[in-house]
Amino acid sequence: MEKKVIYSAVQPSGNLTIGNYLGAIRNWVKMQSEYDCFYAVANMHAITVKQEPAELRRRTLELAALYIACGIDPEQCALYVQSHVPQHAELCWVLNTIAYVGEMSRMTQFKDKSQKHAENINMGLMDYPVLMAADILLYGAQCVPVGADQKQHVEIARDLAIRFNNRYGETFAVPEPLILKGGAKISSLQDPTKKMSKSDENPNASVFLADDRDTIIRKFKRAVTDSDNAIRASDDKPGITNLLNIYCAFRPCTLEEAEREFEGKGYGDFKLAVGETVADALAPIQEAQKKLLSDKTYLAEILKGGAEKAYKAARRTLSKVYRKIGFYQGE
Ligand code: ATP
Ligand code: LTN
Repeated sequence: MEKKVIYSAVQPSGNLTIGNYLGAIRNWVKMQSEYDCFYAVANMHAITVKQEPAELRRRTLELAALYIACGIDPEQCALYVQSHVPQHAELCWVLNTIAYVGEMSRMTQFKDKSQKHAENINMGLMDYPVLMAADILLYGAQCVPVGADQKQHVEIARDLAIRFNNRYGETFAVPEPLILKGGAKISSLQDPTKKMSKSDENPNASVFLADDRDTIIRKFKRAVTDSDNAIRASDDKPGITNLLNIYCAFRPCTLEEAEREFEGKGYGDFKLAVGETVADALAPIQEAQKKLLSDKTYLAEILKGGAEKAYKAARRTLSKVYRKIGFYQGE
């Protein structure tokens, strides 16, 4: 039986947080042996907000190294840079003609980013979900492992697949988001009602995968919590609940086990334990990433191989799409 196809990506738009790790990359690792996986560095998405070119180039390689350091096996998966496969932009153009301006302007992320970057509300920012749909549909992915904030975008990819199939005949697989419990929505340490984000301007709000041990412990020590002192997960304790989620995801253990472990203990002890647990879990990833980045030739080879694998699959789909829509492709 053919393996199911999985597609996901992260933008090289900043330093990755533990939210990106728990919500996305960690789950990718778990799926790689069972599925046919395509994992990309979404540099085309990243330029929808202003990027410093030299930094974008550096971060692209750092992110690829991080995927491998987190456990992605480039032999098993196609690990590649989005812009190395031109079919992403080509399919995006076709999908643009069946995507409506109204539905794109209603996307939560578009509204948030338009507010945050009011001086640069460019066409690409609005087109972001269509390019994401092109990513997913090019490979016939049935399943897209992402954090909860990306659910709306995967739903747009579904809608566009169905719309295209209805208009031109069965062409695309209809993808489903895969949002695993536990790490799907890690909150900011400074405002637990907001998601932790790599572009938050308050550096204490996010724990970065590249943070050193002391920084990690300090950030957890300063995390905003409530005034009572019970360590249990509940809706009226978003700060503690978030810390418990992080603790359980890295330890790993269940919420009940963690609540039992810290029964009768104070917030100080608990926050220190969370910080130490996270720092312990990140240390080997940091070490592995550093080692990988010291051999740029090896990384370039991996990315070239990944792009070749992806290109083959993408070319097949695009040719089918061009046939369906009536683009002349020669005799
Ligand atoms: P930015 O702040 O630049 O918009 P981001 O931190 O939201 O970036 P993305 O590149 O948009 O990161 O997301 C990469 C992946 O990480 C997506 O699957 C997304 O759902 C997931 N993700 C991002 N933030 C979180 C979070 N706080 N909790 C869980 N998953 C997250
Ligand atoms: N927009 C995504 C990154 C991304 C993606 C994708 C995720 C680009 N293309 C395709 C899943 C499938 C984000 O997480 N911000």
